[in-house]
Amino acid sequence: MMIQWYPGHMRKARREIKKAMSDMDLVIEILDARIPLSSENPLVSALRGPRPVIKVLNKSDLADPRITQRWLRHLGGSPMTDILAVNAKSLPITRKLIARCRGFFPGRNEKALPLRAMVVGIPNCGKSTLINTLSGKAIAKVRDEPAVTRHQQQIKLGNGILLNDSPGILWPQIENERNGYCLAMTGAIKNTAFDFESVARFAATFLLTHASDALMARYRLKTLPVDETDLLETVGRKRGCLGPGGAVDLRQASEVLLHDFRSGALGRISLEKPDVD
Ligand SMILES: Nc1nc2c(ncn2[C@@H]2O[C@H](COP(=O)(O)OP(=O)(O)O)[C@@H](O)[C@H]2O)c(=O)[nH]1
Ligand SMILES: [Mg+2]
Repeated sequence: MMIQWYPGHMRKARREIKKAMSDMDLVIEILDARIPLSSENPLVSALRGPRPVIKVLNKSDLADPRITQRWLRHLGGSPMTDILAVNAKSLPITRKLIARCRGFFPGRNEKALPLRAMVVGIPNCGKSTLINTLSGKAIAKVRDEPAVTRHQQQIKLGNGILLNDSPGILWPQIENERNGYCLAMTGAIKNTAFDFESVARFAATFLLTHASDALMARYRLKTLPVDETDLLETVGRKRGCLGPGGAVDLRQASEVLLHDFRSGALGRISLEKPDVD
């Protein structure tokens, strides 16, 4: 099943980002540390043009720290690209980002000429959270749901930095089936825009292979379920997700599993690793 989600407001947001980009000095591109490949929007490099970019691996508190370190080494940096892993809710960590922004413009008089950065990324990756942490106020609307920010908003940090919050955008066609599943599993795609049970099956298969200890601990299992259906049924029975006649309601069981992954209740799990370091 191919997962696609490109509603009209994203098309509009893309046009607005393009328009506002002409006033920007640099781009802060937020990726999801659990899926650095799937969360990289191919439209961003065209939108940013020649401006420097800081690629931020956000939600690193939910990703496997060893794999995040491998990503940092793998992606590296170049004269126009910097890379940093953060947790958007932590002020000391996000402050490093501002220092990195300044690193691209040494000697600039920011009082006279503030640094202007556009924060871009896929839906729900933490753009508004990052801006709120840095500003110390709940200026930008945050919710654990994609497509909460519908319009651009400029936030003055008061130290010569201006940040533009932007609506999350995906792209018209997600070519690779696995990328679509990863985006849905991590919460970048609206839950009603895909078949929930299929994504939970994808999640179950991944977790059985790569996070079996976490599954055994979380659901107090004595033996590992044999396949994804067995895992969903086991989780459903353990959590009382029962339908008429006592059969497991797989939709409810799917919600439990995806919620436990997304919230970090299953531990720090990365879905993508670099091929080579
Ligand atoms: N664990 C964790 N959650 C985060 C982080 N950044 C954002 N979130 C959560 O992710 C959800 C989406 O955040 P939001 O800032 O609205 O994302 P946006 O759509 O990119 O603006 C919210 O529930 C945030 O609390 C992070 O670094 N770690
Ligand atoms: Mg937002």
